[in-house]
Amino acid sequence: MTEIKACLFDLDGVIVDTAKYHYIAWRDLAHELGFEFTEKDNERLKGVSRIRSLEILLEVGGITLPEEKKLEIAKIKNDQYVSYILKMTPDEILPGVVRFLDELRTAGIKIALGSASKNAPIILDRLGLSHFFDAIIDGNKVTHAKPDPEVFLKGAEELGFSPSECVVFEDAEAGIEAAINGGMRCIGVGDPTILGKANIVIPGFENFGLKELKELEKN
Ligand code: B16
Ligand code: MG
Repeated sequence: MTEIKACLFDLDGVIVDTAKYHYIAWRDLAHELGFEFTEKDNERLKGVSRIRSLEILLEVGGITLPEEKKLEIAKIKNDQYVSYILKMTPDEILPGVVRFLDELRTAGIKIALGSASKNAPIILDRLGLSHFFDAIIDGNKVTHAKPDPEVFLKGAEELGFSPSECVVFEDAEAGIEAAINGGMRCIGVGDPTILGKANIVIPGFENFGLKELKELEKN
């Protein structure tokens, strides 16, 4: 198959676990609104945009709100979330990620971010990872959420490669579908029972490097 020229990474769940901070902020908001929001409920928000996340949360609480009120409380949640991510340090980067990004750079493989998060640039900055990325496509640059392939197609375009030359790393089923819909190979990071549509699924980057990536070229 085609040589791999670029790797596109999702952020939350692949490079860092920001889901725990999203969860605390959404849970506090639910409490303000008078209901419980569990960690299990929070699973439904992974990879989903901020406003869609709020809609799911309100669905859980059985609450309907006018559009402007939704925007107002989404901002309250985001302000709290941002206060947490501003305190993040590079220790929170998931194991093996920096070594793998280094290997890619050395091999001349381009690197892009494809995340639903509008806060992605702040997070990369706090983690000291911005310099690795040749392109950053985040929630501010896309209009269609995953499983629409827009975020990854824009990443490939900005890097100057065709989808068949790219590999996507994703922890959410919608993200795997987005990669497939965009005509890209994809590697699931996490649970194989959820990410079964990916070309391969890995538990994380501890035992994954350039050599294992190159295996995909044989498929
Ligand atoms: P923000 P990813 C996603 O990041 C998160 O998984 C999801 O839970 C969050 O709602 C979304 O970003 C939007 O985040 O409120 O910061 O714009 O997995 O696409 O990197
Ligand atoms: Mg994710």
